[in-house]
Amino acid sequence: MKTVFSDTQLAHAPKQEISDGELKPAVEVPSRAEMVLETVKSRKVGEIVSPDDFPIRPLHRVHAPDYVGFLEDFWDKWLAAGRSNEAFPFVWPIRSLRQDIDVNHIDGLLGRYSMDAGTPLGENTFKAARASADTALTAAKFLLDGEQSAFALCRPPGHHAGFDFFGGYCFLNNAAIAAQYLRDYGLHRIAILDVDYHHGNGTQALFYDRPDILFLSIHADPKDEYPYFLGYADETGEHAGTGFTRNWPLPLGTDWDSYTPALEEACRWLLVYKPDAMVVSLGMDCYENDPISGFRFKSEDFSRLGERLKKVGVPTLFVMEGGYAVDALGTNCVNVLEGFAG
Ligand code: OKP
Ligand code: ZN
Repeated sequence: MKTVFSDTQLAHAPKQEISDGELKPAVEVPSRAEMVLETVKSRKVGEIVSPDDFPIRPLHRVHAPDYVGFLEDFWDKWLAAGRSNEAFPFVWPIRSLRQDIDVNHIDGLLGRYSMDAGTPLGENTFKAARASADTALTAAKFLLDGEQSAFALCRPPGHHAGFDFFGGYCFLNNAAIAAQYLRDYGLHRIAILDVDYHHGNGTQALFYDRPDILFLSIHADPKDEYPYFLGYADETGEHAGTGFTRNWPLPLGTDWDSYTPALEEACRWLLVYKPDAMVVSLGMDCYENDPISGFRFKSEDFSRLGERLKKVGVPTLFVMEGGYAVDALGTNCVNVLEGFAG
């Protein structure tokens, strides 16, 4: 299986994040990608290639052009406002506030285009996020060229980012951009299976009214876990997309045995849907020692996950999402890929 990765993705290097009422060391750090890359090399997963530079268009197929423009221009405006540290939003146009104002102030824009205060924006964030999206697009192209699988070593991750907002360490929705690209270049039915520990709210919302992109997600119950406000079992799609979203929220403490029934159900949906390709939003944060998560996967369970996904029997694009136990991240990720490759 080919891996796509670019050093440019390392340029987004957040120092701190706001969580638990503190400024803490950031967990979505460049060493995550370096660790996975090293393990892909040492365990000989396959060739490692650099992404192509794609035009802006595939990004605009998923995200609002004004939002992409905001990300692109952000750092210059931030500097012009006299700031130099990485940025955090802190005010949002919530219920009862106006949604329809084009504000000037950078703090207003930060709130307008974000969902949380836990996602620092820095000098190189857009550059790295774009390289991450190009990585997913390049891997998607391998599928179009007839490969049975490909691994997009994406970082920063993408599945929390929506049409016009960033959050949850995500800026551009790599999996969604890849799925839309596969649709635009000839495939008719795409399934996205999101196995990150956190619900992929951005991806779900982007395709909520569409039958041509099935969204399935298994994750920690949002009543008890980020992102809190989406990812419940009664969210099943709307309009033409009714029935084409499925969520399996699971309790904190879920281990492989208690995860399996949800995974089997998701695989049955895949069997019925018969996608032309599957995009797996691959988080490794279900791991027992993940520092911010509450499931109990062992490293071997990631091999089982890969083996099970292989049995689905469709061309599969793996797009990396979360996973913050850096020491085990390479092992857990390559376990999935090797389990899949057999
Ligand atoms: C991104 B991905 C912990 C705060 C965690 C955001 C989590 C984002 C996860 N105290 N906040 O889905 O792995
Ligand atoms: Zn996650």
